[in-house]
Amino acid sequence: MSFQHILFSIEAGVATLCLNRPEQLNSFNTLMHQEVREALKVVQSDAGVRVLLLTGEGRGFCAGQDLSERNVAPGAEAPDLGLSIERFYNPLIRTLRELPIPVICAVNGVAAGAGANIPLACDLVIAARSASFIQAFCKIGLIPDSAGTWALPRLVGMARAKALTLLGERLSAEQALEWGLIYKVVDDTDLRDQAIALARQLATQPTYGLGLIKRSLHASLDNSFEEQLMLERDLQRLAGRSEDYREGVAAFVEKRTPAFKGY
Ligand code: LHQ
Repeated sequence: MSFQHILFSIEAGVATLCLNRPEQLNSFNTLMHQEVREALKVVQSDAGVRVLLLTGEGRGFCAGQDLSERNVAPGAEAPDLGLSIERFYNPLIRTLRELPIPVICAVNGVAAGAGANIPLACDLVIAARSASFIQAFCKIGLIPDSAGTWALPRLVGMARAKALTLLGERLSAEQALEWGLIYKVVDDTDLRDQAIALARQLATQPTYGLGLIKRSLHASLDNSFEEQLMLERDLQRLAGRSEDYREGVAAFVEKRTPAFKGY
């Protein structure tokens, strides 16, 4: 598959999707949205893919929507931005969140607008020390999208979510870590290697079980305590029927390293 605005490869169970419009800080134009969608379809349909790694090329991770595509000419009719959200951003966020495999986001530089919220739909966010997060929407009269208004209060609390989204100030990677927005900060020069190492290691783990862990944690945000206990029972039932459960226990008992297949 060849793409113009993304780099996409699959190796050792890891699909790597790299946003590749570095001159525009990897902001999303229509073609990039379409290409990301195509790549994610491959990830969804290829059973050999056990981890997705999302990152960006150049000094930015993603500056959100390409605003040159959204400039409204004087006197022109008001645009329906809801259509763009419905067509591209919401499906992207749903897909990242619902993929039944771990999704790692390596934030290599500035992440602004939708680009600051896409990482929050991923499972493990590692940022380069020089990276930053900007809820830039308020600067152009918009509201945070890509599920930012859902994720931010849950991750950092309402007070910080309001400050981030109403002020649109730059949040450093270190501060994002301290606030619980992301998992880890590493030196810029180590980001790519560490993200790939983590992805490769995760790709050898019981993928089906990891997908169920994701599902149960997501559900916990809306479930009551009792509902969650019942969900744990149901998902543990599914996990216990997997090949990898058999292998994990057998390897433990036989004191050897397990060879997980991912199902
Ligand atoms: C850009 C962009 C960009 C185009 C940098 N577009 N070129 C959903 C649905 C429908 C409509 C609207 O939006 C959405 C969701 C959203 O994402 S809304 C929010 C959109 N994003 C922003 O408002 C962020 C805009 N960018 C910035 O504020 C700055 O570029 C940041 C703070 C990210 C980085 O600042 P600097 O490091 O100073 O870089 P720069 O501003 O010089 O940008 C470098 C180049 O990238 C520059 O092009 P040039 O030709 O002058 O070198 C920028 O024009 C271009 N670029 N973001 N979103």
